[in-house]
Amino acid sequence: MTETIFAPATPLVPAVRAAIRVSGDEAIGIVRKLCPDASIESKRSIVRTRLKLSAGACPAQLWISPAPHSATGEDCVEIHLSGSPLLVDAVLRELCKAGARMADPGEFSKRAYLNGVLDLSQAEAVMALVSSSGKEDARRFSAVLDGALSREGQRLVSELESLCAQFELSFDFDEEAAEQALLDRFKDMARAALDHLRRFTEAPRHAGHAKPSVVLIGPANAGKSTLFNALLGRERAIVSDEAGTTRDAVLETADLGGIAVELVDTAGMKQAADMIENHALESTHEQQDRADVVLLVIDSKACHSREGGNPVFDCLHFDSPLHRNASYLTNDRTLIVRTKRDLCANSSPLPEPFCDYPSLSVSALTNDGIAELKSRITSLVKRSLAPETTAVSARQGALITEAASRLEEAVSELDRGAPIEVVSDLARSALSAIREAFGHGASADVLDHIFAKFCIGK
Ligand SMILES: Nc1nc2c(ncn2[C@@H]2O[C@H](COP(=O)(O)OP(=O)(O)OP(=O)(O)O)[C@@H](O)[C@H]2O)c(=O)[nH]1
Ligand SMILES: [Mg+2]
Repeated sequence: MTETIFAPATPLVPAVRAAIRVSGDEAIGIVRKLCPDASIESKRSIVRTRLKLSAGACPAQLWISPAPHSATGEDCVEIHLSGSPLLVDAVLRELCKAGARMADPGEFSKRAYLNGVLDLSQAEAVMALVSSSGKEDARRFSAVLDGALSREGQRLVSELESLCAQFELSFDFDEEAAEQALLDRFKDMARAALDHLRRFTEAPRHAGHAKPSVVLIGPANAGKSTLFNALLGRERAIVSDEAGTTRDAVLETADLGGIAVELVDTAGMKQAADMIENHALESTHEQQDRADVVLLVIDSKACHSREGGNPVFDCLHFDSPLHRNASYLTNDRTLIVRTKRDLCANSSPLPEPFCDYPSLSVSALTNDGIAELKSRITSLVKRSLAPETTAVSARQGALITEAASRLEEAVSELDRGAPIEVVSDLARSALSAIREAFGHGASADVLDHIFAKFCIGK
């Protein structure tokens, strides 16, 4: 018999409504003790009742979902009542007296997993969804929760199972020609499975950091900080007409078209005159190396002057010492933003190769072009987002990578003429890593580790 657990399903703050979840073999019986006058049957229903609490009675609705068709796969009751934290606390105490206990973090989701209602990808998507910070993340994790990743995972498991089955067959073959045909078939299947595996780990460019990062770089005084503030919608970075105002990079979360991005303002690029300016340039280089989208900000007015030492043109040369590494300046993730359009209506052409880069001119002072800039950044950011079939957690990603390595080894051992048993063992290791990634046969320790990260009530 499973213990009956309960937890608030809504935050403990004053609100119109609150909900408490109760789950376990005795869930319906225990809730019945709180409202002895109500007729509560063990069938899917919504019952209006009054809960008898030591402080008095309170109206409530009971949403009853018997096993197995409930969120946890067990008998479940959701108690909906007025959203007073004191009232919720009083009901939790009564539930405790009636024989249930407070749920551990993630215990509802763990039970849902153990009862086959959710698989591990979906359970991990629940957690990712709760902590997601943008609409785009929320859309992706909802799709995972809806089974998009699980279905792909299941296809992969079947692919690898039939791959391994090829070997079991080959052990029974005497004829060399038939065995060779099987091995060739194995190689084709392994390559297809590898392509499939790589799609799961196709890391979004921003794999190292939670949000895609949009970094503003460019010569000192170009108007980066002013533009940063305009994109953010508030005065966060210091602005002045003195070149070299920004020293440390300034990082803030901005919402661009429903996507939460990390917006980064950097120190202007100029020949460093002292140690502090050297550090500032180093920090700019670090930020641009990890950028998903680079906004190369240049002053429209300064574009006209092509005299030697013009920092704008220095920044527009790949081999300029101002760029430690120009490889981040590819035209699929760099947008050239000419600022101060209000001061300079006509912009002169940019030198090679930047004349072919996407560009637009804006004025952060009058807000001209800012809306278009936001939508151009959003399109660039979308290209760096993970598809729905990308691994949902670091745990799952590591196991998929492990499976891909084992399978690659299997193919190269096969090419080297290794004994068939060696190749078979490697294919089996790939299969077991993939099964674990998608939650088949995960050990109790692994499950405890995963679900302990959830909040109480999930
Ligand atoms: N007229 C006009 N002035 C602007 C515009 N954008 C920035 N400025 C002015 O340009 C000067 C430099 O702006 P900042 O935003 O501090 O430039 P920055 O690129 O961050 O400079 P550093 O931090 O020194 O690299 C300030 O005096 C701003 O008011 C604009 O669109 N129009
Ligand atoms: Mg600045």
